[in-house]
Amino acid sequence: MSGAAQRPGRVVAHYGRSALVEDEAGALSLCTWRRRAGPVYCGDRVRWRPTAPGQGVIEAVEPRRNLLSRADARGRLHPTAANVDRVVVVVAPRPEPGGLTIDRYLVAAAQAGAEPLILVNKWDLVEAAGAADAWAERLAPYRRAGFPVLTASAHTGRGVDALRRALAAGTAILVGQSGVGKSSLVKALLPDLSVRIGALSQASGQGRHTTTTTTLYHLPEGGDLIDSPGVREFGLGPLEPRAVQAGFPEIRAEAAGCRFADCTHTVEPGCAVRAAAEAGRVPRVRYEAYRRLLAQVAGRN
Ligand SMILES: Nc1nc2c(ncn2[C@@H]2O[C@H](COP(=O)(O)OP(=O)(O)OP(=O)(O)O)[C@@H](O)[C@H]2O)c(=O)[nH]1
Ligand SMILES: [Mg+2]
Ligand SMILES: [Zn+2]
Repeated sequence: MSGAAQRPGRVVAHYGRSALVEDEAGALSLCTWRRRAGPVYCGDRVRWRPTAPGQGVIEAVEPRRNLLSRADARGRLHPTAANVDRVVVVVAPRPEPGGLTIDRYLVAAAQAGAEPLILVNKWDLVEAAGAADAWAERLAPYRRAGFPVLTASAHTGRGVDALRRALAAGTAILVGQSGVGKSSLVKALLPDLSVRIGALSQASGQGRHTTTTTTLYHLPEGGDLIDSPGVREFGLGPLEPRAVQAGFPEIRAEAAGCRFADCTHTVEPGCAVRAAAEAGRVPRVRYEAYRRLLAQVAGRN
């Protein structure tokens, strides 16, 4: 196949030293990449050249719209996926989300310039525990701030149609703690998931396909969906206060009244955000989340 023409494709799965590239006809090839082209991430749009049937080499990565990354406990960044339009923050009653989990992901989505969506999965368990009111209360500040919130159950199918509609255009990624049900939601959305997984496994030569690999799926009614391996605790990298504020639209809305243009809304005199939090116009939980996140990422700058 030497002399085969360079062609466009998209990285749909990443295995460390190789990646599966899908061409415009939907065919999969297991590719390595030229040193000058790398690194390569799931969701990347690339130019590649076939080298043998089902194999190829990535020669260039197209400029990325964004790169969604997480930081580990030491603050090192680990990119997860590229070119995402929407970040679906999946939480569930089990495992119970940490106090700042949702807020952190919303900051990361804002950083990437992606549309956020909060999804509470395992709603069947919420209802069985009689916890619907408690969850509604917990979600109210996010709804009030304008974030879309959906409730779903991958097991009963509740909310799956609404999720499918929300994902019908562009590329979305499911993020969230391990065990919240991201892969189960993919299964609920994709009737022929096993066919796709079979094709991926065969093309990659990997016997099984677990969520140790970030993988892009095509939804039958439109939209692409990336399933990523969950992490125990999602971390933000070093961020300026302004970048943290980007995940708090209700705080940004009050900031126009602050005395100082670069107010961090913590200790400054004449801070309109602090006043709004005291008056209850900015929910106290969100203001506290903002201050705690600010303190956490400040230690990394
Ligand atoms: N009761 C209930 N259980 C669910 C639901 N969705 C998923 N589960 C269960 O939750 C467990 C974890 O589901 P997964 O889909 O593997 O979770 P995940 O988020 O993909 O986990 P990682 O791949 O480790 O990040 C499984 O035992 C699922 O059967 C749901 O809607 N209701
Ligand atoms: Mg999974
Ligand atoms: Zn302020």
